Amino acid sequence: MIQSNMNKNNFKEVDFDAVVVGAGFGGLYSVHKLRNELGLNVRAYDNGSDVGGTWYWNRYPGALSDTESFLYPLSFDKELLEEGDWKHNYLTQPEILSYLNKVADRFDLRRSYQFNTKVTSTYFNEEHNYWEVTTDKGETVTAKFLVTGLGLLSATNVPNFKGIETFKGEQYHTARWPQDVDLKGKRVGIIGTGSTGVQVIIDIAPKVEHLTVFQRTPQYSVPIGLKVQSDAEKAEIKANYEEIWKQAKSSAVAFGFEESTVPAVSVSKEEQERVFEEAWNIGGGFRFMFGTFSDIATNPEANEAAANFIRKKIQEIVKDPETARKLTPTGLYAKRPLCDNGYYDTYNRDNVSLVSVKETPIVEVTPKGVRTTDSEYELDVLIFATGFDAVDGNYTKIDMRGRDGITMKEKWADGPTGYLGMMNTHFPNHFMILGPNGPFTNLPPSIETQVEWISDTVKYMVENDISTIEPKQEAEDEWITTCQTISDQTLFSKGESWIFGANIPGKKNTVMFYLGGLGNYRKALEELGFKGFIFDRVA
Ligand code: N01
Repeated sequence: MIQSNMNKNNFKEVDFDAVVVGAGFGGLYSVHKLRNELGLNVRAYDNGSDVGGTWYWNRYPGALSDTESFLYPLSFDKELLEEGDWKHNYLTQPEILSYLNKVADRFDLRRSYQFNTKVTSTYFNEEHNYWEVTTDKGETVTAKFLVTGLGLLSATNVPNFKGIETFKGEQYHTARWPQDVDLKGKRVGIIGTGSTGVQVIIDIAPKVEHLTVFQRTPQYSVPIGLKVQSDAEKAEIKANYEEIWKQAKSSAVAFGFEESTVPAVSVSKEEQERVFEEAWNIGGGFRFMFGTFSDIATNPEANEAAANFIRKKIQEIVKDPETARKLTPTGLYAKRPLCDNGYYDTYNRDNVSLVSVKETPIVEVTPKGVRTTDSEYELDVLIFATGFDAVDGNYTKIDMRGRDGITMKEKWADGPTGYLGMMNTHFPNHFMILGPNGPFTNLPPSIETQVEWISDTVKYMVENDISTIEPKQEAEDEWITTCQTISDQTLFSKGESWIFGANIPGKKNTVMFYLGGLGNYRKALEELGFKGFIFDRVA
């Protein structure tokens, strides 16, 4: 517990030392660190009716994490890790939600939360150096520190199809899935074949009368390798947990495997095939992209070798040649890599059909279903697996105003930015978890890294009577340049996806991640220390 001087200096009385927004991995851990460890007075908000964040909202059928179960909890509490149990090598949404509930119970976090509450504005009061946080319940509270864990993939994207409001059946976005949807015996249409769409398609195909998949861009996907994990395997993992977490936190993508250092272009075609086949049989999207060879995400020739391997698999798996043709991607393999538990196989079912909306675009949603340029598809249910306005989408929904009345929207007019993925000039004492320009990894270890940095920083400020912290403009600019330089060396910047904001019409395509890996990110935090910040001392 630290001694807090915050109310007696140039802070006018504040209602809370810190306000935390969000009850996902990041928000929950922040409340624990700030309240339970630093002894601060914390108020937290979430729009959901309980904890869970991403895993509260994404209740769609088939929802599963594509990180292996052993690397999807937080690692800070050794006992909690030791108690962890799971059935398969990947966790389903209900299992992750149940884990986050356990975290909330164990650390008594719910009592700091006000649920069913949206934060509508956050204003920085320059005279008194505190944040004024207003909610949709009409309440305004003041706090010295503002920590936002709003979720990377949280603001839903529903395309503005003509006639969408005229549809007489049921329609759902996957990230707003109600509890009691019964798809049995129904004619279902789904738009979108990203990670979400792929999981929904596999799960519901055997349950529905007919499933029509409206695909815009075909996907490269590899098997996930789902299997029951034996007690012996779990015991071995737990016996080596310290080493496992150390490895993950010093690796690039933190998925728990050794990333390859061998370029695909340095080996023969036969060796490439052997390595790809082995990874295909083990399973895992990140393992396939980063565990096979070191240059798939950077060298077009290596990328084409991996892409071609997957294309051949699609041709082998999918029996109908026309469906196989439509499903086969032609471009770069350079989005967040997908993995699945039988995606391409699903198209061999008689009750599943594929519509390429690149070839026959959707013209409108009608009262009966979806009309493309060549047909009308009658549906009882229409599912939007159309993704998210990622990274900054939830930030720009809140009226955020920093120093000099600058709004976050103005600050991010040329694309969202964040110094070290956590702070912005003009927004003192506002810490973002998974803000723009943070690491692109399996998320819990990155979230943990950032929350620990934030709480260490807060502790330092309180102990040293520092009233505000804010990045220097030149430090922020330099960090963005670093992110851009790294991104330019990858093929990801050329593959159109949410990673660069390319999925939202009109959104500026810009670098939104630090693609240098978690290990290097952690090193950067350590080496940079507080060099890039301006501190204001309490008078
Ligand atoms: O969203 P997406 P997601 N007309 O943006 C299509 C995480 N996640 O929710 O590719 C027709 O990837 C769009 O088509 P196109 C993970 O980080 C993880 O699936 O843009 N189609 C695409 O097919 C993931 O990367 C897990 O041409 C339209 C789909 O909708 C991230 O969430 C599970 C359209 C959107 O795909 C996002 O995944 C789930 C339009 N107007 C999610 N607009 C796991 O851990 C969009 N689309 C496994």
